[in-house]
Amino acid sequence: MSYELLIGDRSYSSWSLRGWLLFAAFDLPVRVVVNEMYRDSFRATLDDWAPARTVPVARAGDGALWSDSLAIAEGLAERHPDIAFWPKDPAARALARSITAEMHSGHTALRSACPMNLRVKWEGFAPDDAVLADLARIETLWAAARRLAGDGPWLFGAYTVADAFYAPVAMRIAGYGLSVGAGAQRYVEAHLAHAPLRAWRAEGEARDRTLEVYDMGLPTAPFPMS
Ligand SMILES: N[C@@H](CCC(=O)N[C@@H](CS)C(=O)NCC(=O)O)C(=O)O
Repeated sequence: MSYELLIGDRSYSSWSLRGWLLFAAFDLPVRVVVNEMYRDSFRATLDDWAPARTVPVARAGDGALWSDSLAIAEGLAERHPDIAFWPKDPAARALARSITAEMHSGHTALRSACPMNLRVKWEGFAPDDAVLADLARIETLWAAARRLAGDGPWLFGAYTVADAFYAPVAMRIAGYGLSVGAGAQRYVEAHLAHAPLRAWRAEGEARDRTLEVYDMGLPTAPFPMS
């Protein structure tokens, strides 16, 4: 089966990163099409992928279309039962689905206060109480996953959909210098070392415009992914 994936600007579009990791981290080939955000052409391009309203959007060679990151995950898992998108163990799989769904629908304070930006590290960012509460909740979820994990650095040992969904959270922790415990920090570092994510960031560095809308007005340092 062939696939196409419509994404936004790699340096900034966290949902696009999730969608792309669902292919790249599982060695599933996909033809990527970039739809630059904040351009007049953005909506018109989405019209070609109707009924999509946002990026990412995935389309299979047989015409099936998924216009949401979680739908892409479920669609690919259904079509490729040979690929371990979710943990095999039922209890781990239930938790993986739960924490992925919670990422998809929640952690809104962190998401709105700290837009993903893979180009810079912001210095002196001061998280408010709502962001700290989201971080505490995320650490609770990650620790619960690790208690069910097999071998490997990811939430459930081997890389699963849950890791693709939390990759942009790890990038926010790294990029805003957010303080987390040792276990969570190790998990953030696993993402920083993850070859597909590094390739995504390098492509964004090479191709993307700087989007001023994501400027936090803080001093910057290099993004901590060398
Ligand atoms: N629930 C969607 C969210 C997708 C989303 O909000 N994408 C952003 C880019 S990161 C977007 O397309 N924004 C443009 C807009 O909302 O007009 C998903 O999981 O895919």
